[in-house]
Amino acid sequence: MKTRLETLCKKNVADCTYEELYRALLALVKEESGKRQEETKGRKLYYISAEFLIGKLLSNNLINLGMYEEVDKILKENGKSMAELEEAEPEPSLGNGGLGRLAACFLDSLATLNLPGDGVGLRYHCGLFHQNFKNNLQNETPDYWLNGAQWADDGKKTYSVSLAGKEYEAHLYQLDVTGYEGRTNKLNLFDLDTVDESIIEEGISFDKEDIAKNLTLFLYPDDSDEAGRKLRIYQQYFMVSAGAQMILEECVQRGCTLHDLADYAAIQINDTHPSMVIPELIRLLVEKGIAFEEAVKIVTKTCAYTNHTILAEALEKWPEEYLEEVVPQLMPVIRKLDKIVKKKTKDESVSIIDEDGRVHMANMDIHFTHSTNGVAALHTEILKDSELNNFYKMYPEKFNNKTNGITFRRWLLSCNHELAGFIESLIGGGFKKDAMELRKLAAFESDKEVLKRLMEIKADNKKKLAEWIQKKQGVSVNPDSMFSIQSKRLHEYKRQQLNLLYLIHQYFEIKEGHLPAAPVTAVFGAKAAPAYRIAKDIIHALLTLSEVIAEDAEVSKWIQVVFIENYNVTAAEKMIPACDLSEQISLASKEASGTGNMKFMLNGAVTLGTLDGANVEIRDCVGDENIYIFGQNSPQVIRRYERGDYCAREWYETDPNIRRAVDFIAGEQMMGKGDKKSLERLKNELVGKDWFQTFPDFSAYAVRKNQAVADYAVNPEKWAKMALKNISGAGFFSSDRTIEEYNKDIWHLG
Ligand code: 26V
Repeated sequence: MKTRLETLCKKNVADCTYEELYRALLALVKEESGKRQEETKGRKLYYISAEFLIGKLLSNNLINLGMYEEVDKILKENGKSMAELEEAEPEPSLGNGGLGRLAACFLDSLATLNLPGDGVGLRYHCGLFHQNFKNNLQNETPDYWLNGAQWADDGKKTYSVSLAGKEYEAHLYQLDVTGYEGRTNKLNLFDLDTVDESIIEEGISFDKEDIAKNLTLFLYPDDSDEAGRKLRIYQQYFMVSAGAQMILEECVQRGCTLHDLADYAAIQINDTHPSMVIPELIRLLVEKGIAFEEAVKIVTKTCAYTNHTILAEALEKWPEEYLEEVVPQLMPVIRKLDKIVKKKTKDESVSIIDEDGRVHMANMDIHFTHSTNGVAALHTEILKDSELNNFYKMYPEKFNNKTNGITFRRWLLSCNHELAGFIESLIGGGFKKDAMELRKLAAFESDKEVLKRLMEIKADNKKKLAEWIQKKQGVSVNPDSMFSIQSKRLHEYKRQQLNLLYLIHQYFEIKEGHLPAAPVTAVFGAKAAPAYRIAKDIIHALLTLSEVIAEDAEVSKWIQVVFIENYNVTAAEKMIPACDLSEQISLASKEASGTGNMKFMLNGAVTLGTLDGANVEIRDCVGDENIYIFGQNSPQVIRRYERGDYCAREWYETDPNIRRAVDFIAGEQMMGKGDKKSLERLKNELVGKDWFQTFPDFSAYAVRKNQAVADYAVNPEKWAKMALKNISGAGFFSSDRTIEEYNKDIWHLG
């Protein structure tokens, strides 16, 4: 391997720059992964998704191809390090959060399980924005991740896509997805050659109407205005039309007559963003001579839909006139599908086109695919019982649950070598392919040496994170404090504001002499959607609080607030192995699943959470004594919404702790450092609305969290045992298990 590397670099490894080594390894990995491509027989999956949050690929590919140890050794022998090499690789910026990362984990598991399954998506030039903080406010700038050597190669193919009556060429790019000791699949990403980064003005603003230049510029550009929303339709149709053409072409090449499309292809629609693939496929099949009714049947048999949220505002509904303008060729199909539904039932709530002329994408998905799944047991039950109950009554056989999972290759083997090696020394390496083998770790729950070593590894990882934060942000954190981490998209339902209120509460407690059991470092990582004002206000409040506390000698001994700039997969890989307390505090019923919760437990953190999403199943796997659960449960929350009698102001007026913390947000100290308008707006939002019911859970949260801090400080052995139980109970959350279930119940691949 060393010779191959040196031939590629044309010099000794020791004399290479990291950039040169990165390029050489990129070529080597591509050569190796190419050898593992296999001919597809039978049914092949196409996972269509607007997001694939794949993260950096070098280390992960090296691990999957069995080359990591050797490369690591060569680097070390030549005075180089893998960590610095990783810095040379830009992180692809192709996703927002959980939904996109899930798609990436699924691709890894498909290839690992030797299943034929490709991704289909878009190649956004600047991806999601790059986040930086200025005056304690979030600033967005373009993320030029495409500069430099790339994993994706030119697929040398284009497909013509008609948008608002004009033809655009969708250019295919492809990158290899390597399985762990498995096959190589493809991620197909479409792009438009005429896209022009020079149209970006200040920050991430650009002319939203210049489609030829802006189409694949950004992921989910601001949709707070009409032009932004239409651009999303342009992007979505560009993706699904090119994807549908590619799928049909591949299937025909493999011998498909199109009548038997479902024997060759399974198409998974990841949330509603790719929903237009349904009418597009029907349109294409009809164009190729298949009768409309038959085309509908074929597409229904081929496609399946995954729902990732119950939040009504996130379920896409496009005005008919937008679709008429952007994709006029689809409207006759969509209208015919709507007629079929209206003939079937009088129930307006399941219509595709409502009386206001809005097209409900999820409704179309449920009627015209053969499977609708939720992403955690509780989420699927809520879909069946309330949100989608009318659909469930029509098609009980279509509904199923597929609890999310994560790939242990990236979220353990790659991000936490030390822990992975230690686990292997205890129970062997079988867990890498059969995650349930982690259960064997439970045998060591009373082994003092094992528990001690586990905590040493955690301490090492905390030290590494502290060094990284110091280097990146110039902030010094105490690695001996307890690390509580909340990292995920910034959204009110995820309730970073509840954590904020707790930290303020602790500030007062310390001032009054009620000292915590241990010093705590509260770490946050989150991006807020550029047009989401309150989310940005929460970031501002946390950053301002961080300053207020840092300047207070009395309080800063006990609490430190650190907000990681530009949270992404790379940051997550450093934060998760270093976490003691995993904050999963969404309002019960609102977080469909969560996947960060799984990554944290796998790395030996203990969860502090509500009974929401997959937290419920985490509790089932680790037992009540190894998780800190608090707050209202989902039926209680749903009832409160139904009664409509939640009054935040009453809680504010009657609970002095809540009032004290909320008043502090817009009080003298915060105002002295922060933006008056933003802080006041946040306070008013909480007191006047608090739509995600932060206050009713506040005191339970504070009690449970203080209990966790005390357990951590007073009884380290108990804590270590909890950590071990979390790792040993994490096997169920492997995405290999999730993919096996999808395959058994929905896809039937190969
Ligand atoms: C999107 C939007 C956009 C408009 C404003 C409000 C809003 C709220 C939520 C969303 C989420 C869209 C779908 C999504 O990303 N769902 C996430 O999917 C993960 C993978 O299944 C799951 O773990 C997370 O719980 C779920 O939030």
